[in-house]
Amino acid sequence: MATENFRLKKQGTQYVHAGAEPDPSTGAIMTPIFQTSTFVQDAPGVNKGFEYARSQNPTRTKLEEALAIIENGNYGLAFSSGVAATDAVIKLLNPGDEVIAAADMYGGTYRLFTKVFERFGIKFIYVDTTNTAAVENAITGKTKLIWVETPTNPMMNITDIAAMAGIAKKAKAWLCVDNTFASPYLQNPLNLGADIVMHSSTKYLSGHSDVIQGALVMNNKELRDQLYFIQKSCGAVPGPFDCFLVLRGIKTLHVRMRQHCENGRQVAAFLHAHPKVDKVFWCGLESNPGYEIAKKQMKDFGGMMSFTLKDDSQEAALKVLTSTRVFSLAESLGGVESLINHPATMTHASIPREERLKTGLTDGLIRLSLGIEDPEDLIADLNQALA
Ligand code: P1T
Repeated sequence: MATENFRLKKQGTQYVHAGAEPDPSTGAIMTPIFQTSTFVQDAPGVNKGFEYARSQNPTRTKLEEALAIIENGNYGLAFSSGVAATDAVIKLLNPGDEVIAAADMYGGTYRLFTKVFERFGIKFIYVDTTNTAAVENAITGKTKLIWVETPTNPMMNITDIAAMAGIAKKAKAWLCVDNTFASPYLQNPLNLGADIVMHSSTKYLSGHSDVIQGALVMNNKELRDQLYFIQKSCGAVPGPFDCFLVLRGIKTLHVRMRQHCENGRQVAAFLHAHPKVDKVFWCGLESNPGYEIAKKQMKDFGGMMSFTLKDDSQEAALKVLTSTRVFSLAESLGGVESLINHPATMTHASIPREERLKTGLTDGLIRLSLGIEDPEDLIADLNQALA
């Protein structure tokens, strides 16, 4: 009940206290790690709310409460990875159902859709979701889900969530928003009419590059029950220690996000002015086509960005990618440390070249996940790598 009251508070207070009541048996201020697979019952079916840890675990329950609070939803569900959370959403569907999704999204999501679920008779229609009319035109009587990532990975395209919610409602389809790049600090899709919010908790929610995990948050009880049934039946649940780590990460989300955003601002300005840089993809630049919508639906613009060099070749990009000293060359994002990545050969290698070129994901594109280091050091590092 104490957790419930924190819904009324501001974000920072919510993040520190969500899902964190003192343990009733000991007073421990931090949620204990219930490292157990089963729970002793008084008689068959007579228990303390926990039976078997695939179905429920107290550490996971606290995290799921916290996830609901920080996304301003009624229910949260935690999964063993971001793709496991996405997998659960697609398992709501039946053969013959259609999904509208953008081709510009995390390569692993594209791979799951095209290489796994198409085999089960689910049809994915890829459209530019920044174009509301194109989405409307792609709706058919079989459309059951609109899948949106905003900002997108890695092109930082912005989709109007409220407009998508309107289209989904009219079509009697669900709208699911992958909110990984924004984090709940910057954007709350349920407030804008989405039915489900998905997160790779691996990223900003945990914030320290030390856990793989995913999340879904929703308002509708029936939808929650269907997704809980899938979570329990398919079994892609996170372990209690990983739940503890994400709960801990959430406590500092607001503080970290402020620095990620400030670093985003400073690094984008630096890259924008650099003579060797051609395009900078960051939704906080007024030149970004999604800027106005980002301003409307996000609190700030975040610490993810991509850029191309005037020499947009893979060779030129590789020189930069292997010359940084503060930025580490690695997949993933959203941690306290800055990362540099080559989407074409790393995170988005599973998207066919001709498909990714259509979205602007060239062989020379470089993606940055700005950590929370001092911006002067990040800029100096990029400056020497570009030289
Ligand atoms: O890695 P996992 O926790 O399973 O999350 C998948 C995922 C889903 N959605 C978005 C927007 C993502 O960026 C990711 C994972 N992305 C990377 C690993 C990456 O470097 O882009």
